[in-house]
Amino acid sequence: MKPVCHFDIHYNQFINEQGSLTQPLPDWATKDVLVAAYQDMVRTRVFDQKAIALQRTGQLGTYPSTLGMEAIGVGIGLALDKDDVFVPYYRDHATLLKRGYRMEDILLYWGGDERGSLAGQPQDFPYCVPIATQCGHAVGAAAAKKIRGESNAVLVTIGDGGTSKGDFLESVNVAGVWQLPVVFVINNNQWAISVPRNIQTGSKTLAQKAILGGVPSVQVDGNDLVAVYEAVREALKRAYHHKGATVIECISYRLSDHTTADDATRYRRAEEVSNAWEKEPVKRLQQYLHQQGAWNEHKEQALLKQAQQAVESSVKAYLSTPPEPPEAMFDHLYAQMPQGMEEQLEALSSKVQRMTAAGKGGNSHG
Ligand SMILES: Cc1ncc(C[n+]2csc(CCOP(=O)(O)OP(=O)(O)O)c2C)c(N)n1
Ligand SMILES: [Mg+2]
Repeated sequence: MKPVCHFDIHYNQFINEQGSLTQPLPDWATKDVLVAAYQDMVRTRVFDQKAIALQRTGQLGTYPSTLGMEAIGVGIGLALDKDDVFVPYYRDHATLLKRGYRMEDILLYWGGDERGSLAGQPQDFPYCVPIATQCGHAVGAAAAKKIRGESNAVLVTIGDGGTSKGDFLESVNVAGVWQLPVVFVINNNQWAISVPRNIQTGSKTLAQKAILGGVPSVQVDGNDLVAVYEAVREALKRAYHHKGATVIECISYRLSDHTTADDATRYRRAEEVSNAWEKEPVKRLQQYLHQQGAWNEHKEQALLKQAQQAVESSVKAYLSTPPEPPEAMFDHLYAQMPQGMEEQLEALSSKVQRMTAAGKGGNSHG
């Protein structure tokens, strides 16, 4: 017997956990760009903490934290072009903030108000909560782009657990055989709720799952903003130049519970989490910028203050947004409402009117 195929998976990192360079930075990674990215990462973290506090005090629904995964979200957000299509999953708050969402939009969404998912770039998709189904939507959108001869791309995100699902594997297959302009970014945060990465799949890397579709792939340090941005940029360029799909596996760690409905202390060791804190993305970029003389404690305090003020004013805007009327649940479902549904809408409207007259209507986000 002789081997008929060879595959290698390459790993990339620029800034290590001590904040030192492991190779020269790409040209785009100027101090200004990195300071701006750092500020976005800090803003995301401050927002995230507040969202958890709002849930704990009964003012927000279940919320999935992005703690420890800020470099992935911001890296993607910086690399994407306005005209690309972003197909997010539920942990992508950082990217959505870069796509034009306001913090109050994100709070509205997780507070159960669908208007929160109507923000951002008009062609982007809303948060996807069903695991991996977003991959099918992404290859559909990418196929449409290819048929129309458009030269921008689609980027879809997915968790490590999601890559075990047929939806992901089938989508990679189609993306490969049809040479679609789509980028799959895997947020490998080591856990799928309580299922650890090592019992999730027999694959040594998640990047190698791309091989099944003949799609090139790379693994990067997902705690290194530069490595994420560089990989996404290169993959998008390939897509723009009609060279097909790419899979990027970003190695990160979910420092938080899975969501606010979870208690991760019940299934993972404190030591594992404290080790992961040593590698987290915000601190390492801060250390690098400090070493370069591009950041200091004074700037840090000013940024934190500004971020907290922005978050507080978004909370005010969220909590004071009047709730939608119940009839709004019929909006955005059909371009033209089917007759049966019009009847349901009329029935609901008269019920709402009766309840309002009897003083029983109304609710609030708080
Ligand atoms: C189709 C489907 N099955 C199950 C679930 C329940 N569920 C929610 S999150 C999750 C784990 C996902 O883990 P991973 O893909 O690693 O993403 P992460 O949450 O770690 O970012 C599961 C099984 C779901 N939302 N959708
Ligand atoms: Mg995961």
